Amino acid sequence: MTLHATEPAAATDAVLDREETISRDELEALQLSRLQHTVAYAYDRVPLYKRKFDEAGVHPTDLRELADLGKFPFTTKEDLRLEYPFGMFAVPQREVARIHASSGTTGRATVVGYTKKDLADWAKLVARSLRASGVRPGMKVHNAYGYGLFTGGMGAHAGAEALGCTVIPISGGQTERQITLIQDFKPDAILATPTYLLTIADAMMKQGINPASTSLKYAVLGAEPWTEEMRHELETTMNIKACDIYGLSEVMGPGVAGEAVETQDGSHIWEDHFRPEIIDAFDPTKVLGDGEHGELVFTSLTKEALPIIRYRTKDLTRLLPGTARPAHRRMGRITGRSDDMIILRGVNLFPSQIEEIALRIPELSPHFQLELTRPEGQRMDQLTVKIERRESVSVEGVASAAKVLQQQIKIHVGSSCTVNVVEPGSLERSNGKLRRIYDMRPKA
Ligand code: DLL
Repeated sequence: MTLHATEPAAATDAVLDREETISRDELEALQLSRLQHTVAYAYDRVPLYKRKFDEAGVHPTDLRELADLGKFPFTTKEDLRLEYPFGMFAVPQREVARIHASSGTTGRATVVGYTKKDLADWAKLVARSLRASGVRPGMKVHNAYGYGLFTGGMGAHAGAEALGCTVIPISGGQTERQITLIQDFKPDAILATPTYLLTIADAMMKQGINPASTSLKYAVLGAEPWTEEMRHELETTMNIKACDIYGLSEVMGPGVAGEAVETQDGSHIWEDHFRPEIIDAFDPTKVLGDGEHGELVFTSLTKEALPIIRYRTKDLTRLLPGTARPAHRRMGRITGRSDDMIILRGVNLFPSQIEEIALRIPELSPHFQLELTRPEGQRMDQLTVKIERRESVSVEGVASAAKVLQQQIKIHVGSSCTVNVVEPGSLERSNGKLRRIYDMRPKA
């Protein structure tokens, strides 16, 4: 029966949360009272915070105004690892309603927990983010974020449900099946990593399906860095509006910040629940002003199971004034993570810079990877950009494109590199978070 399958989604106008519309002054007053509560709560309930505050010579009563937050010590992934698995939980285990964890590929997994109220707040903030990005109650939402310990799948799922959507919990992978379900169920919105959406679009084209012809109108993309050029690529090939969603498990999961579809100018940080700061990544004692580039730091304001004080995200960005939600500051695009930065002969380089440059060259596709090598007997590192040509471009047509890419990287990034244009479909496709860097240098 297809009776209701193509029924248009309800055109309900967005009703905003009260906190989305309050003034900056009101928001900062709310932040201060929540912050005072959170630091005292963390100090009283989590031994690590008590120890760190005592060592730094600060007490929760020292927090009299928002700027006082800078006196408190940072929390890092290392702290969570040392307290593995539950040492940073501020509530007894029976009050923990759910646990998520990072994959732990770079060390011990980091474990995070949520009370029932934390889960409700999380769902509310994901719902708020999705609504900002154009999703409305009654819409069908195809959720291709991975389900499981990763916060993406279940976090996005609960938010879409809380908004009043019909959720299709497909998870990541099984791309052929995703395409069948997109065609049969006719979802209005898709939630995925940007590179996985690219994989889906690419696979559609291979099957002779025009990705611009599906029912999809909105995409809410995050969990990895992406560029304006990638937005343009996805919006034009799929005929959709693509917005950003940001978050990290240690702070909550997806929905720490979300982008408004009417402005598409960066994600608004939901500052009624998180207090952001930007610090100098190399000299963390320096808290930087709005507009200045540095490392993003978050303090949770309402979390019960895992309050987090000044968590160093390693994400590099800057804070910008609110637009569509004036009281809530936006974050600029994340250029990369400080631990994902390639230092090539003294020059700093991020994969997103290569994405930006490559996508401006019409012959080249968005499918690329970066290989770092140190050839035998040489002391200099080598960067090779492997990038697929567009299907429509002949092999002969790509030689000059390779040269342009090489020159543009030299001009804009300052690095010399080799560019290898490879056949369409020859590089690994994303299933979620895509690995762009292959470091084959001998370990020191
Ligand atoms: O990736 C949470 C998430 C799921 C966000 C789905 C958005 C959508 P983690 O696995 O803990 O959590 O990874 C967090 O991913 O510190 C950033 O480096 C990166 N990241 C997340 N969102 C974005 C984004 C989830 N919109 C880490 N742009 C973060 C750039 C992002 N990077």
